[in-house]
Order: sequence, then C-alpha cells, then structure tokens
Amino acid sequence: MTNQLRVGPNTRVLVLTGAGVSAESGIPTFRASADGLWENHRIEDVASPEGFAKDPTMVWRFYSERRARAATVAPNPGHIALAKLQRDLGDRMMLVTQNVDGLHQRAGSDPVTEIHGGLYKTRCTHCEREPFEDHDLYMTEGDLPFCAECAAQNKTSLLRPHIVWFGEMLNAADLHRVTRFISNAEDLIFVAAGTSGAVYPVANLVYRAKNSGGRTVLVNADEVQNASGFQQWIRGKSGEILPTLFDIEPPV
Ligand code: BV8
Repeated sequence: MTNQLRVGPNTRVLVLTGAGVSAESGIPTFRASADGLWENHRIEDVASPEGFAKDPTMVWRFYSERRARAATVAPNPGHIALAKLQRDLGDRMMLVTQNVDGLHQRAGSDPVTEIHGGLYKTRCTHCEREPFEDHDLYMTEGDLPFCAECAAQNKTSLLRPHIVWFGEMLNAADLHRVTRFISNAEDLIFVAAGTSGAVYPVANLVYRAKNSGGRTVLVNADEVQNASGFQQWIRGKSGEILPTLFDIEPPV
C-alpha cells in the first residue's frame, strides 16, 4: 500500500488528532457540523472565559451535553489503531489530542496529552485544588457546581470544566513536552489526523515538525487551513486509514 509510513528502529512518531478522529464514533466535529454552531452560539463564544462569566449555566449545559453524548459512543478503529501503535512503539510515539472526549483513553492509549483539556475533568475557578474526575451533568442553573473546599472557608467559588477555552493559554508543560519530542527526534514522522488546522497554537505544530526535518503527513477528509505544512495528504476517513498506515520495522 503506497500510503504506508515506514517506522524504522530510530523513528519517533508524533500523532496529533482532532475532532475528525471521533466523527466515526458519532461525535460531531466543530466546524463541519452546523457550521461550528451550538444552539446558535458560535463555539468560540461558548468555549471562552467571557462566555462562562456571562452565562455559566449555558456553558455547563454545553459541556454536560457533550459529557452525556461521549459516554454513549465507543472508540472507532482509528482510536484502536493509535493505541496499538503506542503499545508497539512505547516512548517512541507521542499522542497529542485536541479532543476532550476521552475516546483515546477508552481505546487503551496511555499516556494521552489532552492539549485542550478533558471533558470529564472539573476544576475550581478560584482555588488551586487539582482538577478532578467528574462525570456529573449540570444542565440547569440549580445544578451549578460550587467548590466544597472554598465553601469550607466561607467562599463561594464556581467550578468550571477543565478545558482550554479560546483566549486561554495552553498548559506550558504539555507544550514543552511536545516541542521537546520534536527536537529530540533524529527521524520524526508527524501525523495530523482529523483536524482542520484552524486553531492556534496547535495548528503551528506541523511547521515545527517540518522545520526540524520531520516527515509531515495529513490524514483528513477535507482540505485544511495549514495544508502548506504537510508533505503528504492521505485523503479519507481516519478510521479506515490509520489501521494500516504504519509499517513498523522489527527491531534489529
Ligand atoms: C491562545 C476546547 C493565547 C473547547 C478548543 C488569529 C490567529 C491566530 C490565533 C488566534 C486568532 N484569533 C484568536 C486566536 C487564538 C485562538 C484561535 O486559534 N482561534 C481560531 C478560531 C483562529 N486560540 C486560542 O485562543 C488558544 N489560546 O491562543 O492563547 C494567549 C496568549 C496570551 C494570553 C492568553 C492567551 C486556545 C485554543 C483552544 C480552544 N479550545 N477546544 C472545547 O473542545 O469545547 S479548540 C476546539 O477546536 C477543539 O479543541 C478542537 O480541537 C479545535 C480544532 O478543531 P478540530 O479538532 O480541528 O475540528 P474541526 O471540526 O475544526 O475539524 C475536523 C476535521 O476533521 C475537518 O477538517 C474534517 O474534514 C475532518 N474529518 C471529519 N471527519 C473525518 C475527518 N477526517 C478524517 N476522518 C474522518 N472520519
């Protein structure tokens, strides 16, 4: 198959996924579906600190509906293929996802760098307590969650989704780990799968990989905004392409 990527004994593989990788599991993508709207709100307005400050009930409903939906779907062959690749390559592979749905973890991928946060994590808007696992749904104003640790100090602090919203910085340690993986690779393959390359700074990663001498490959259904960064575009569904994409050379 011409589209196979040879993974030699010294090859390191960085895979970046976006909403398109979860589409075959039944989770709508951001921009393709309903032109990036949710209940007639622009995603950028709902997934933002300003949106949360203005209407925390509406934002918690947005994330609660996604929590409920993601719990009803299953990982698809694309997720499963990436989990197998990680088992085969160990620390020679890094999986970075912009998705927050947890499907990579449910397919067995570990570790997963959730560069835009995670749907099933919640944190306090004020205190420094660690983000915690939370599968609860907060659909109405009466459901709004508040921090128990702040309450113990007579403070009222709303809890928020542990998501990187538009206008918020990405986790510096995550970004550092990704850029270090790229710069340490003697022989790098960078694969972006199911992402429109529309959101920064993640959309710039392909250029960092290309400029470091890496091979850059796009697995995507449609044209993307950062197309100039890719040396190869394998057009199609990630669930059909990823399972046979990598040809791993047995260790000598
Ligand atoms: C920051 C969490 C700085 C929310 C998300 C102008 C220029 C440059 C930057 C900016 C700018 N204006 C504003 C910015 C900054 C902004 C940004 O990039 N905006 C965009 C809209 C221009 N970025 C930020 O705000 C970031 N922070 O810059 O901080 C800063 C500096 C100082 C001080 C403070 C801050 C934070 C960005 C993170 C936002 N959060 N997610 C949530 O999920 O609820 S982004 C959100 O969109 C998702 O995480 C998602 O990952 C991301 C991108 O979407 P995709 O995953 O690519 O999905 P999409 O639907 O777009 O595409 C799917 C693709 O799959 C399609 O191409 C389709 O063809 C394909 N497909 C579909 N099915 C399949 C398939 N492919 C294969 N198989 C299939 N079956």
